[in-house]
Amino acid sequence: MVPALAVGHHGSCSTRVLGFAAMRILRMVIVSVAGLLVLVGLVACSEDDVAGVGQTAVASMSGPDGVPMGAVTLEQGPNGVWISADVSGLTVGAHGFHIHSVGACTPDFSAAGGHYAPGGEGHGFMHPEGSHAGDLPNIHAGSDGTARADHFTDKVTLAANGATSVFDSDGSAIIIHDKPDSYGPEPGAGDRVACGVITRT
Ligand SMILES: [Cu+2]
Repeated sequence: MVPALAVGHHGSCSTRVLGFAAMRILRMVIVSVAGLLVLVGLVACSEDDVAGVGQTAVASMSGPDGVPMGAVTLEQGPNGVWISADVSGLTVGAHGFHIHSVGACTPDFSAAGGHYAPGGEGHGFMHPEGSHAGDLPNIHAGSDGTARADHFTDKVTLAANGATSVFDSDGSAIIIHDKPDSYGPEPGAGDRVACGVITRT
Protein backbone atom coordinates (compact mmCIF):
# COMPACT_ATOMS: atom_id res chain seq x y z
CA MET A 1 0.00 0.00 0.00
CA VAL A 2 1.33 3.45 -0.93
CA PRO A 3 1.12 5.92 1.93
CA ALA A 4 -0.95 9.01 1.31
CA LEU A 5 2.07 11.27 1.67
CA ALA A 6 3.95 9.48 -1.15
CA VAL A 7 3.36 10.96 -4.54
CA GLY A 8 2.49 7.82 -6.54
CA HIS A 9 4.34 6.45 -9.57
CA HIS A 10 5.07 9.89 -11.03
CA GLY A 11 6.98 10.99 -7.92
CA SER A 12 10.74 10.81 -7.58
CA CYS A 13 12.34 8.16 -5.35
CA SER A 14 13.60 10.71 -2.84
CA THR A 15 10.12 12.22 -2.43
CA ARG A 16 8.72 8.75 -1.79
CA VAL A 17 11.39 8.00 0.89
CA LEU A 18 10.63 11.35 2.51
CA GLY A 19 6.96 10.38 2.52
CA PHE A 20 7.65 7.11 4.32
CA ALA A 21 9.86 8.86 6.91
CA ALA A 22 7.15 11.45 7.55
CA MET A 23 4.56 8.71 7.96
CA ARG A 24 6.77 6.87 10.45
CA ILE A 25 7.30 10.03 12.54
CA LEU A 26 3.60 10.86 12.36
CA ARG A 27 2.73 7.34 13.50
CA MET A 28 5.17 7.61 16.46
CA VAL A 29 3.65 10.96 17.46
CA ILE A 30 0.11 9.55 17.27
CA VAL A 31 1.06 6.49 19.36
CA SER A 32 2.85 8.69 21.93
CA VAL A 33 -0.05 11.12 22.23
CA ALA A 34 -2.55 8.26 22.50
CA GLY A 35 -0.44 6.66 25.24
CA LEU A 36 -0.21 9.96 27.09
CA LEU A 37 -3.98 10.44 26.89
CA VAL A 38 -4.59 6.94 28.33
CA LEU A 39 -2.17 7.71 31.18
CA VAL A 40 -3.81 11.06 31.92
CA GLY A 41 -7.20 9.36 31.81
CA LEU A 42 -6.10 6.69 34.30
CA VAL A 43 -4.70 9.26 36.73
CA ALA A 44 -7.83 11.40 36.45
CA CYS A 45 -10.01 8.34 37.06
CA SER A 46 -8.11 7.20 40.13
CA GLU A 47 -8.15 10.69 41.60
CA ASP A 48 -11.74 11.65 40.90
CA ASP A 49 -13.73 8.45 40.77
CA VAL A 50 -11.85 5.70 42.57
CA ALA A 51 -9.81 7.09 45.43
CA GLY A 52 -11.47 10.50 45.83
CA VAL A 53 -8.11 12.24 46.33
CA GLY A 54 -8.58 15.70 47.80
CA GLN A 55 -11.99 14.91 49.30
CA THR A 56 -12.41 16.15 52.86
CA ALA A 57 -14.95 15.36 55.55
CA VAL A 58 -15.71 16.14 59.17
CA ALA A 59 -17.42 14.44 62.07
CA SER A 60 -18.70 17.01 64.55
CA MET A 61 -18.51 15.15 67.83
CA SER A 62 -21.00 15.45 70.66
CA GLY A 63 -21.75 13.62 73.87
CA PRO A 64 -24.91 11.63 74.67
CA ASP A 65 -26.40 14.84 76.14
CA GLY A 66 -25.74 16.74 72.91
CA VAL A 67 -22.86 18.79 74.29
CA PRO A 68 -20.28 19.56 71.55
CA MET A 69 -16.98 17.70 72.03
CA GLY A 70 -14.87 18.99 69.15
CA ALA A 71 -14.34 17.54 65.70
CA VAL A 72 -12.60 14.85 63.72
CA THR A 73 -11.48 15.85 60.21
CA LEU A 74 -10.70 13.46 57.38
CA GLU A 75 -8.78 14.01 54.16
CA GLN A 76 -8.28 11.57 51.30
CA GLY A 77 -4.69 11.31 50.05
CA PRO A 78 -3.31 9.21 47.21
CA ASN A 79 -2.43 6.36 49.58
CA GLY A 80 -5.07 6.55 52.29
CA VAL A 81 -7.07 8.76 54.60
CA TRP A 82 -5.60 11.12 57.17
CA ILE A 83 -7.84 11.34 60.23
CA SER A 84 -7.21 14.15 62.69
CA ALA A 85 -8.98 14.38 66.04
CA ASP A 86 -9.32 17.54 68.12
CA VAL A 87 -11.77 16.68 70.87
CA SER A 88 -12.60 17.74 74.41
CA GLY A 89 -14.73 16.77 77.37
CA LEU A 90 -13.13 13.34 77.84
CA THR A 91 -11.99 11.68 81.04
CA VAL A 92 -8.22 11.48 81.50
CA GLY A 93 -6.51 8.59 79.73
CA ALA A 94 -6.95 6.38 76.66
CA HIS A 95 -10.18 6.02 74.73
CA GLY A 96 -11.20 3.66 71.95
CA PHE A 97 -11.58 5.55 68.66
CA HIS A 98 -13.27 3.91 65.70
CA ILE A 99 -15.18 4.36 62.47
CA HIS A 100 -18.58 2.72 62.98
CA SER A 101 -20.64 1.31 60.14
CA VAL A 102 -23.70 3.61 60.10
CA GLY A 103 -23.79 7.40 59.78
CA ALA A 104 -26.20 7.97 62.66
CA CYS A 105 -25.89 9.06 66.31
CA THR A 106 -29.61 9.23 67.17
CA PRO A 107 -31.80 8.26 68.91
CA ASP A 108 -28.73 7.04 70.81
CA PHE A 109 -25.18 6.15 69.83
CA SER A 110 -26.07 2.50 69.25
CA ALA A 111 -27.54 3.78 65.94
CA ALA A 112 -23.94 3.96 64.64
CA GLY A 113 -23.84 0.15 64.57
CA GLY A 114 -20.69 -1.91 64.98
CA HIS A 115 -17.23 -1.19 63.66
CA TYR A 116 -17.04 -0.41 59.95
CA ALA A 117 -15.83 -3.71 58.48
CA PRO A 118 -16.70 -4.01 54.78
CA GLY A 119 -14.13 -6.79 54.42
CA GLY A 120 -15.52 -8.68 57.40
CA GLU A 121 -12.15 -9.11 59.15
CA GLY A 122 -11.85 -9.86 62.86
CA HIS A 123 -11.58 -7.08 65.41
CA GLY A 124 -8.34 -5.64 66.69
CA PHE A 125 -4.90 -4.74 65.41
CA MET A 126 -3.52 -7.85 67.14
CA HIS A 127 -6.12 -10.18 65.62
CA PRO A 128 -4.41 -12.88 63.53
CA GLU A 129 -6.88 -12.40 60.68
CA GLY A 130 -6.44 -8.65 60.56
CA SER A 131 -8.45 -5.78 61.93
CA HIS A 132 -11.72 -4.11 61.02
CA ALA A 133 -11.31 -1.28 58.54
CA GLY A 134 -12.81 1.00 61.21
CA ASP A 135 -10.29 0.03 63.90
CA LEU A 136 -8.04 2.97 64.74
CA PRO A 137 -5.47 3.56 67.49
CA ASN A 138 -6.72 4.85 70.84
CA ILE A 139 -6.67 8.56 71.55
CA HIS A 140 -5.32 9.87 74.87
CA ALA A 141 -6.86 12.71 76.83
CA GLY A 142 -4.85 14.90 79.16
CA SER A 143 -5.92 16.22 82.54
CA ASP A 144 -7.93 18.98 80.83
CA GLY A 145 -10.00 16.38 78.97
CA THR A 146 -8.73 17.31 75.51
CA ALA A 147 -7.14 14.95 73.03
CA ARG A 148 -5.46 15.59 69.72
CA ALA A 149 -4.44 12.72 67.48
CA ASP A 150 -3.46 12.07 63.88
CA HIS A 151 -4.20 8.71 62.34
CA PHE A 152 -3.62 7.39 58.83
CA THR A 153 -5.37 4.41 57.28
CA ASP A 154 -5.48 2.85 53.84
CA LYS A 155 -8.40 0.62 54.78
CA VAL A 156 -11.12 3.18 54.03
CA THR A 157 -11.64 5.89 51.41
CA LEU A 158 -13.69 9.08 51.08
CA ALA A 159 -14.54 8.21 47.47
CA ALA A 160 -18.05 8.59 46.13
CA ASN A 161 -18.10 4.87 45.44
CA GLY A 162 -15.99 1.82 46.14
CA ALA A 163 -16.15 -1.13 48.48
CA THR A 164 -14.32 0.58 51.36
CA SER A 165 -15.78 4.09 51.18
CA VAL A 166 -17.11 5.56 54.43
CA PHE A 167 -19.79 7.09 52.19
CA ASP A 168 -21.53 3.82 51.43
CA SER A 169 -25.33 3.66 51.31
CA ASP A 170 -25.79 4.12 55.08
CA GLY A 171 -22.77 6.34 55.75
CA SER A 172 -20.38 6.03 58.69
CA ALA A 173 -19.73 7.65 62.07
CA ILE A 174 -16.79 8.27 64.39
CA ILE A 175 -17.29 6.89 67.90
CA ILE A 176 -15.14 7.58 70.96
CA HIS A 177 -15.44 5.10 73.81
CA ASP A 178 -15.16 5.44 77.58
CA LYS A 179 -12.24 3.00 77.83
CA PRO A 180 -9.27 2.10 75.61
CA ASP A 181 -9.58 -0.51 72.88
CA SER A 182 -7.71 -3.67 73.85
CA TYR A 183 -6.63 -4.18 70.20
CA GLY A 184 -7.54 -7.83 70.76
CA PRO A 185 -10.53 -9.87 69.54
CA GLU A 186 -12.73 -8.28 72.25
CA PRO A 187 -12.65 -4.47 71.95
CA GLY A 188 -13.39 -3.90 75.65
CA ALA A 189 -13.72 -0.17 75.04
CA GLY A 190 -16.96 0.21 76.96
CA ASP A 191 -19.63 2.88 76.58
CA ARG A 192 -19.86 5.26 73.65
CA VAL A 193 -19.09 8.74 75.03
CA ALA A 194 -18.95 10.76 71.80
CA CYS A 195 -20.41 10.35 68.33
CA GLY A 196 -20.19 12.26 65.06
CA VAL A 197 -21.63 11.44 61.63
CA ILE A 198 -18.96 11.70 58.90
CA THR A 199 -20.11 14.33 56.42
CA ARG A 200 -18.43 15.79 53.33
CA THR A 201 -16.92 19.27 53.56
CU1 LIG B 1 -16.14 1.76 68.57
